[in-house]
Amino acid sequence: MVIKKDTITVTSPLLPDLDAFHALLKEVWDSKWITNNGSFHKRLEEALCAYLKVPYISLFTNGTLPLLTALQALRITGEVITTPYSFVATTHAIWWNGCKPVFVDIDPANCGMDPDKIEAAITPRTTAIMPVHCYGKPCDIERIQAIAERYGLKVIYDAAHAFGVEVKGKSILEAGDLSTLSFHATKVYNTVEGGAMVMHDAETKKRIDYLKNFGFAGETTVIGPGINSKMDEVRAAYGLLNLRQVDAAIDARRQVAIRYREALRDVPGIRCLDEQPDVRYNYSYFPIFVDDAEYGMTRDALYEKLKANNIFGRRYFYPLISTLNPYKEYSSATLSNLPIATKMADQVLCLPMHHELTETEVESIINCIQR
Ligand code: T4K
Repeated sequence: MVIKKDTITVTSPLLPDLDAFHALLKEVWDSKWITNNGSFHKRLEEALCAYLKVPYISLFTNGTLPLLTALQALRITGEVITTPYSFVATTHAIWWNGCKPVFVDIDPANCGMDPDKIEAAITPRTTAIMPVHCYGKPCDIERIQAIAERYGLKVIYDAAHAFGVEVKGKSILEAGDLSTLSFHATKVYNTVEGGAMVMHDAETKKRIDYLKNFGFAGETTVIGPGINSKMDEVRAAYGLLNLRQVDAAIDARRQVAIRYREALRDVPGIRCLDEQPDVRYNYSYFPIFVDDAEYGMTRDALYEKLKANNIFGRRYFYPLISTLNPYKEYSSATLSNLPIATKMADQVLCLPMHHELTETEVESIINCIQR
């Protein structure tokens, strides 16, 4: 895939300086240790713990495998309550663990799971809740935790979008039993492909580190049916460099978000998500919601119009996961169970949002929406 000149894409990867990367690659080459918990892997885990303000982290090869591994590690069985308004990986991870996803509706304020809808979805087979901090907007972690404790359920947060997000100065990644991150090229912070799991204690980290390395706990001991999802030294070195520039990238995104918000505030039929004062956001996505009657144009017509002007937004997350072939027959997948998620999926358009957008590009996007 080649991106044509003058095209404005929904995102653009944060890339480390090539000379600095070469210098680190030289170290990797000299060491002849290129994967399996090498020195860059260790350094990146330490650096990420410090940056993200979390006690323990385990690197993965993408953001899907920590979801799969989290469910395995907590021995989740039966039914898992989740959101249909996410990337397919969230629900696929539940299915790959032989569990049944049970969809609940979302809160229109943050596009995360609506805590008011969780209890009605709990059955004797429910063992876990898997919410998503969609677009990096924090879920209502306190209410979700209270419900989990009342019913003895585990909570695994898909925090793929929530790199660096904090509430009242505390990392959102500390919520629940485990949280997972994606470091995919399209994310605020990337290691090309990559991901991580955040946990509360050293014992759990040890177990997860075994599980991501086939279950090996030494040369001849296997503690369980693990998988291979280790991050290699090349991507860990790349990740160390990107960590140095991620704050600047988040700040550049923040400026774009401020401008979008200010320019679109008075456009009838266009809604943005509100921000809370005590949250440090990462501006990973900028979704707008198009009310066609008020705006005078459907979301899809606006999406096509932007495309005709070389502006490539994306309809994350349309269609809803619950409408996709593998899941559409579930009793929780009905439109009547998911009215808010359905409406938001039908109205959403994520505008281009990345650290390299120029003022001219941002103004051309705004002009196209304002008409
Ligand atoms: N949970 C959630 C909530 C997630 O959103 C995701 C992933 C996961 C779990 C799983 O994490 P990973 O296993 O992926 O680490 C993208 C990403 O592939 C995916 O990581 C992401 N969520 C999802 C929301 O979006 P696509 O199919 O939209 O990406 P693609 O290839 O169409 O790229 C979008 C645009 O980004 C391109 O038009 C241009 C730009 N781009 C992309 C790439 C890959 C670049 O400029 N350079 C690039 O190298 O899925």
